[in-house]
Amino acid sequence: MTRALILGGTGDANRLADALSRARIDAIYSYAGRTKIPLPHTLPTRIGGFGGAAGLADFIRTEAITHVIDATHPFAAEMSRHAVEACAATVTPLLALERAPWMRTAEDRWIEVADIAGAVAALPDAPSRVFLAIGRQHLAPFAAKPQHAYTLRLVDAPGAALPLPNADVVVSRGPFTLEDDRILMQTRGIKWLVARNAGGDGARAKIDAAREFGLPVIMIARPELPERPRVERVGDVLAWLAHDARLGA
Ligand code: 3Y8
Ligand code: NAP
Repeated sequence: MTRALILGGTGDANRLADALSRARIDAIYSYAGRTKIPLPHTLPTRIGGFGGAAGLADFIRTEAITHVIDATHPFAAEMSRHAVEACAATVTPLLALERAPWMRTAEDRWIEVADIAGAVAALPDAPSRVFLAIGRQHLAPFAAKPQHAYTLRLVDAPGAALPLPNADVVVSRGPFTLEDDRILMQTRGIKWLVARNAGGDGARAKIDAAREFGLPVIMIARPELPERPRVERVGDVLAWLAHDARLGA
């Protein structure tokens, strides 16, 4: 009997949850608890960490999980690594639902960097106006360049004081439209964009707007992840679950 665990937190994970619910497949949706008001789901939902790979393995056993789908964000490397470890330890089939990275086109002005530190180093020294669209968890390193006027887009209003002296906050969950991102970048006189190569459609509007305005984009590459089977479409996850079910997994 199939009982799936979705490691969620992305638009694709939300669409997968709806598809499993419609297909009447027994599943649990898991959030990290990063945002104050996660989207409600038709599936039973759990919120918060498992307590490392061992905690996830225990959860798999006690909840009699038969399949794990890692539908987390490409930068949620820790969660993805724990999923590989816990599924190996419990001999549980694992599939990643992972969107393809954005590919640079001829018109893009990307400066590709390996990580947040590389992004800070790539910013100019002369004061400018920078759109930081990387969430709340990675702002502190940018305090090394306090001279810029930063526009931050966050899912929730920041609780504590921000680590940047000259920062404007836009609270918005997305997915975002090209029109909105054009207006945001124009009205704020943005000259630089910092983004993570999230892929997918929910976050790409700002990349397209930057290309139109001919702005430089500091693009942070995805972290290395352990090998695991991956698909890019919700339908492929359903086929994978159906296939195993036929084999009586
Ligand atoms: C986990 C689930 C939907 C889902 C919306 C997608 C796109 C809009 C674009 C920008 C970039 C950023 C950020 C972003 C986008 C979708 C999707 C996506 C980027 C929710 C969600 C969770 C989170 C966590 C949140 C992080 C932050 C990242 C803001 C839900 C709404 C920057 C990703 O403490 C924090 O504020 C944490 C914020 C983690 C990145 C980070 O590292 O700080 N996502 N975002 C909640 C949980 O697991 O507990 O709440 O339902 C999902 C979405 N965020 O269909 O409506 O398809 O995923 N999310 C990035 O790297 O680009 C914003 O501003 O242009
Ligand atoms: P991370 O660094 O890989 O994870 C850190 C720890 O958070 C994990 O070890 C785990 O704690 C817990 N965790 C992460 N995802 C979880 C989940 N779905 N369910 C339960 N616990 C989870 O992850 P992150 O970069 O902080 O991202 C956190 C979550 O936000 C992820 O689920 C990710 O999908 C989502 N997110 C979404 C976007 C987006 O654009 N949609 C962007 C970034 C992050 P334990 O070790 O205690 O188990």
